[in-house]
Amino acid sequence: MMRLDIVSIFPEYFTPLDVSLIGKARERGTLDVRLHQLRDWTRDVHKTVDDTPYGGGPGMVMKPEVWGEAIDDVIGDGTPRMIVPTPSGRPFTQELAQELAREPWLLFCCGRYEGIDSRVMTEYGSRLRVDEVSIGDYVLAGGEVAVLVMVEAIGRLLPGVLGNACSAVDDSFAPGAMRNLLEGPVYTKPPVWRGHEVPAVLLSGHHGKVARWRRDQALRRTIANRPELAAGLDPATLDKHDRALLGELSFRVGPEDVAN
Ligand code: 6GU
Repeated sequence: MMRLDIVSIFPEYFTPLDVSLIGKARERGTLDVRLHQLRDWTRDVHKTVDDTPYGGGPGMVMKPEVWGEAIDDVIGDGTPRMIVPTPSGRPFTQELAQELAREPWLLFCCGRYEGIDSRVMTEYGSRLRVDEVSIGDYVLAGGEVAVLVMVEAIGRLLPGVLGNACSAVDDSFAPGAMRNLLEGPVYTKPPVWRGHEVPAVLLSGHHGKVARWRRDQALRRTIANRPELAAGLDPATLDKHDRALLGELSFRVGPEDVAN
């Protein structure tokens, strides 16, 4: 059982957590999600959560006192791992999702506006493990959607959450060779749709040829869509067929150039 607390001024953002995989996990008791309205910890009539930034600049900053009261009440004597979504954070990766999926208790603190007064992270950083985390290089209006992304990525890794036990194996245990490669295209019936045929090799029943074809497709797609990932492929993981394909595409792999 994993406990997950989410503090936000928009707890309504999290209704997706009532459905699908995560909803089922909550019903079964694998996940204990607790949503909290930050404004419940304000003390003024206007339920103020933000103020102007010291030093000037655009936008508003979330006040530390209200966050302090909220976090103190939510954690009690406990020590959850605290995650603060922000575009300035460390990248959220599959590796971080796997690490967080092993924690018994996570606390997500969603900032809006220009962010939360930094002293909140300093204060709790001396009591809890605190990570500021970004889900990618673009700017969202607040941390709520980023937390939905993280909770789904973490939740599907929890024991018993995925229907098909193999589904998580593919990406999380990434059987050596397929690591750093994108998945290739997939097909199902019918064999011809609007004149488009399923690649004949997939209907051949020849497992060796299917595996080879899928690897070719994975390599091609990785080079096309994520050249920086492809460039980082370990040459020791490439067989002679892989090297022939990369040669045809004039693509070089190997250690990146060292800066300076
Ligand atoms: Cl975690 N928060 C916000 N507000 N924007 C983001 C983000 C997080 N990650 C990428 N953009």
